[in-house]
Amino acid sequence: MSNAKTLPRLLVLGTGGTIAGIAGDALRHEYRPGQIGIDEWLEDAAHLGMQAELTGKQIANLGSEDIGPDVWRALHSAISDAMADDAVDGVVITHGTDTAEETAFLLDLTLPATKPVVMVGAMRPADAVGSDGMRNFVNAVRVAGDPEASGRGVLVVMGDRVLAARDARKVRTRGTDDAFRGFPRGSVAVVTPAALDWFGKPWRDNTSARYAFPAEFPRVPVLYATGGLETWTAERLLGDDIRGLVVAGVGEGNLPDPVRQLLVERAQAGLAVVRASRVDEGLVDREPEDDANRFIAARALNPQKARILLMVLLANGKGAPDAIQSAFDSP
Ligand code: DAS
Repeated sequence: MSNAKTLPRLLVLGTGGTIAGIAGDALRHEYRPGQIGIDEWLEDAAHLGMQAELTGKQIANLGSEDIGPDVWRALHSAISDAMADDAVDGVVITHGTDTAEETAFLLDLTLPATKPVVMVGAMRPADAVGSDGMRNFVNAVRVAGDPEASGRGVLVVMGDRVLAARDARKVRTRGTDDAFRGFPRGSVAVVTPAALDWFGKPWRDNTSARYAFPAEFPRVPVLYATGGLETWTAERLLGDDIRGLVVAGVGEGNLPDPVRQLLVERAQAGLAVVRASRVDEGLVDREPEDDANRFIAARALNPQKARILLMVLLANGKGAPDAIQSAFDSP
C-alpha cells in the first residue's frame, strides 16, 4: 500500500452490468447492461475529485447473468497479477448485481487477502433518474483505497454498505439502498463518499489463496425443492457426469422422502450432496441423519454460493464429506 502522502493506485476492472448500462429513457424501455466502457466510465468519474489514481482495464462488458468461467478466469488472472504488482495498491471490479455474490465469493476463495479487492454494481443504469452507480463506485474507490480494507478478502460495496463476499446476497430485484444484505454477518463497514467506518478488525491473514482457481469447473447442479417435488426432477439432474449436487431445500434443507432417498443412494455411492435452503436467510445445520446419508450441511451459504464452494472444493480434490463440511463450517 502506498504511504499516506501519495494517492492509492487502484486497478479498476470493468465487466459490464447495470452500472455500465443505459436505460435509453427515464422509463427504462431500452435498458441494456454493459454499454459504457471502463475508460469512458473513468472519464465521467474524473471530475469528482476521488482521492485515488485509477487505471481501467476492460475484462468484459456483459450483463452478469452471462458471466461464467471465462470471465471468472480473466478476472482471477488480472487480480492475481495486480496482487503481485507493487505499483497497484488495490482493485475495484465493476460488475452486474445479478451474480455479483457468486463472482465475489469465488474470487474470495481463490485469491490472497493481502490487498483490497472491492466489487461494486448498481441497481439503476447510468442514465436513469436516481442512478446509484456513480455513488456506489465512489464508495468502492474509498474502500479499496483504505489500507484497513486489506485482510478482509473480497468485499462488496452497494448502497452505502460494505459486505464480506461470503455474506453478500442480492435480496431485492429493485431499490437502491437495500438491494444487498449480508447474512449471517451484516455490514462490515458503512461508507459514503465522505466517510468510511469499519466495524471490527480484518479477519483474514492469508498471504496466499486458500484454494487454487479451478482449471475446470466440475458439474454441480442445484435441485430446487418445492411442495410435491417428485423424483423425476432429481433424476433429470443426476447424470453420470455430475460431481456434486446442491439442494435448495424447503425449510432447513428438507426434501420429500422419496427424493431424499434417491439422493442418499447417490451420496453413499460417492456424489457430494450439500443441503442448502431456499429460504432467504436460511441457516442449515447438520442433522443426525447426515452422517449415515453422507450429506453435507451448507450452514449459512445460500444454494448459489454453496455451489461455488463445492465446485472449488471438488476441483481442489477435496471430495470427502468431512473435508467438505469443514470448509462449509469455516467462514
Ligand atoms: N443486468 C443485471 C446484471 O448485469 C442487473 C444489474 O447489473 O444490476 O447483473
